[in-house]
Amino acid sequence: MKEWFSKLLGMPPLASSNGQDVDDLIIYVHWLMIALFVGWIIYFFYALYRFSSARNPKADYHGVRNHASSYIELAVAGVEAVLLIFIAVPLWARAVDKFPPADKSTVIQVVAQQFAWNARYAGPDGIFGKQDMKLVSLTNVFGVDPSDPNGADDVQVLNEIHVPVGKPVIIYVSSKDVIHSLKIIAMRVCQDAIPGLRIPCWFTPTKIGRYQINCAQLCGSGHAGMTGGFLTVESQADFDKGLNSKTAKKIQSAE
Ligand SMILES: [Cu+2]
Repeated sequence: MKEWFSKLLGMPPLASSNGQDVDDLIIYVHWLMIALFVGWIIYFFYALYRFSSARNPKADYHGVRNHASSYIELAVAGVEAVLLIFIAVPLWARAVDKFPPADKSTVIQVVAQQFAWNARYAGPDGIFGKQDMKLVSLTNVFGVDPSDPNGADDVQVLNEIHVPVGKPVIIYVSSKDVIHSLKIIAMRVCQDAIPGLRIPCWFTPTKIGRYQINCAQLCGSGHAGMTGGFLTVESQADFDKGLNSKTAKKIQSAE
């Protein structure tokens, strides 16, 4: 039933475990809206019939005498309260407060810019090299300190973010210039990228594939071009291979 309904709504493909909650909420809200829509339509036609001038040649100065409308309003408010308190708020709490442990996750830094996505990995050692705002430049958007040995194996990529399947991903989102927003629809995540802030968001990819990244804030004339960013979900082996080869290439070119 749920699957059939999400197909009817034209929900985009879902490829993360946390995203099912988001879809459920969207589906419940639509059920409520359908109920309200049908209810209002029925009431509309009832009112046309019941209060037509032919049936009521004389105005009634008293009006409604029962409390049915109050009870219906209370019931609708009750359903809305259930959706908010038991579904929406816990969902949001999990998204912003129940982060997976960093040592069991793929941790990535993302700096958005007009009009692309920079991403940075800690490399095989799992430790990010030091960063400093003062070092940020056109070619060093993360402000990486080249003197820190922990940063030697760090890997920086443009627009092509790879993550292993089945493992939580934590992305620290920031921006180099204006406000952007990292939106990966298949993962059901959306986080504003704000200059000067580094805001974490997380998801757990469940399906291998290549998913488009969108910018969800109108950020300038090339805004639409930010769809050039992609999240590739692959096996752990493929992910390790890709990361190691990028690290090796980086160290080679530095020597
Ligand atoms: Cu943007």
